[in-house]
Amino acid sequence: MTNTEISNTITNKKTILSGIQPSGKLTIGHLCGALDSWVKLQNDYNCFYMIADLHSITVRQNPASLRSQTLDTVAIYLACGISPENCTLFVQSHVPEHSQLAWVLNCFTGMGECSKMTQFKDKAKSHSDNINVGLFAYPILQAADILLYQADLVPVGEDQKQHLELSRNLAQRFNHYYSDTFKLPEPYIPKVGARIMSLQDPTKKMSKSDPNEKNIIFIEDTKEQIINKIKRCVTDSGTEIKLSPDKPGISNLITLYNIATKKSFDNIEKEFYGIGYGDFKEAVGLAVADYIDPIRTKYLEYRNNKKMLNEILSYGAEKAHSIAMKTLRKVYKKVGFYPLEHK
Ligand code: AQP
Repeated sequence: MTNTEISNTITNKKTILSGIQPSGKLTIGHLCGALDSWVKLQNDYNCFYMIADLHSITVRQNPASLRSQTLDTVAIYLACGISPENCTLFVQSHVPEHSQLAWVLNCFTGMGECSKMTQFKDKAKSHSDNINVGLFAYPILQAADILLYQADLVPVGEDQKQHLELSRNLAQRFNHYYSDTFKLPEPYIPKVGARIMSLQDPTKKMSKSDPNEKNIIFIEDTKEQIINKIKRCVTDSGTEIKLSPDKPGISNLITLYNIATKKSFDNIEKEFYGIGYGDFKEAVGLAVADYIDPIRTKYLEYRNNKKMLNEILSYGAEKAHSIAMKTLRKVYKKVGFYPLEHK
């Protein structure tokens, strides 16, 4: 496919960019907190969905695991319904413009702007043995990701709002210093964005890099593993099946049941009125296992077809590069880099 052909496939729809780091196996949290809404968005928007491997090395990764998790993540995107024909699906490091633009933007960012980022402060605490410059500059790379594709909208949770604000500030600063170059991205707040909590400590988000696997429902877990993990999860004192901020364990189970069955919270509370935690856990375990199982089956099918995954990634990288190179070319010209003349 030539660049012109690729550009022609990209329509006038608004552009959205999002990504997940291949820093572990994806969880049910990624499914309901990101992938489900990505699948819906790909029909109405011009979506760029990346596997954010450059971001993932801000925390030390095992090279073989990172390579394998990158393919796992692609296979999960596909199993959830992300279509390489309807969006641009690519690995961030396959498109060098991300790092190239990030360098230019580094030179437009004040140290103070990065050091006040709450995510940096949190991560610096949880990875105190490796507070590297990449961790510090993470939001600048994120700005490069967004601005390269002239994204109109970026799906953000509460913890990412500050980063999007930095992207907007950098875009405005660059546009003002030179001339209009970048579109100013807006936050896109997904309608239902359930936050799934850890099974053993429901006050913490369920995270793929949590070393305790008992806390996590992975998309690649078998039915039996899911049922067992839910059976052993932490609940609260009391006996009622009711959503409540002071009952994080039971609230997390109700949320999981809601995601798996699509039943409303009211109906769930009615259905389990007077029923004990043990029986409720069993029902949630079965429902979640049934919900994940078909996705897991598709995932395994895609994951076993490495040739197809590689083809999809090479198509995605070409599509992403054809857009990214245009923005980077403009940026290089504006800052005054001398162009390489082709014979
Ligand atoms: N538990 C969750 N509940 C709801 N949404 C979740 N997301 C992740 N976990 C949950 C959503 O997934 C997208 C990005 O994921 P990411 O892996 O790039 O970063 P993260 O949010 O830092 O995810 P983890 O699992 O906690 O990663 P690690 O352990 O590597 O730091 C976001 O849309 C997020 O909301």
